[in-house]
Amino acid sequence: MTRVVCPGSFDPVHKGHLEVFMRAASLFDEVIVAVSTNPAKTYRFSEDERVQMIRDQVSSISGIIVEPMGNGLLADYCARKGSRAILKGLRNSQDFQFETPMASMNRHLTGVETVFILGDPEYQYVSSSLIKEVASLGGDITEFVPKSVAAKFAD
Ligand code: COD
Repeated sequence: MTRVVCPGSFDPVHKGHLEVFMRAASLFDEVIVAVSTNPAKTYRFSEDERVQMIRDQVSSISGIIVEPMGNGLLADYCARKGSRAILKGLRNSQDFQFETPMASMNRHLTGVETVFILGDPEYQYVSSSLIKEVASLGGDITEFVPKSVAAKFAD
């Protein structure tokens, strides 16, 4: 079985992320969406909320599992899960520059490979941080996130 880990904080998950998960599910037997929480950071949504928001979107797709990543290194998490690959979506050259040292470090740590997939150009400018900023200033985010995620901003 080929298994891949899609890590991220997903605060919140958006359509760019979801599009990557769908394509991952067509390439690998099992996709583990690993929701990361860095204790040094603050999040708009709790870990449980971030996990649930993704589960709500992918529940009908077989082969996608969503769970918290827990503490520690991503490379060690992948080893525990028996995954030899991490999959990351790339929007632009800045993403590539940001991701390549992590990919090399992760490979150095445990041998886990990182596979990059180009995000859909439709969502190239979409990020969780911009979505939060637009929402906090009263803008409409319904184009970028599923309806149930947009509704969470009103809670
Ligand atoms: N289209 C396609 N892909 C996208 C889009 C989009 N519009 N937006 C984001 N993505 C991709 C990102 O490039 C990223 O690969 C993924 O989706 C998740 O996005 P975010 O914003 O939720 O992710 P981050 O940056 O908050 O998450 C970072 C990680 C949790 C992956 C990283 O910090 C990590 O690996 N942490 C684990 C700790 C660790 O092992 N550290 C050592 C690393 S060497």
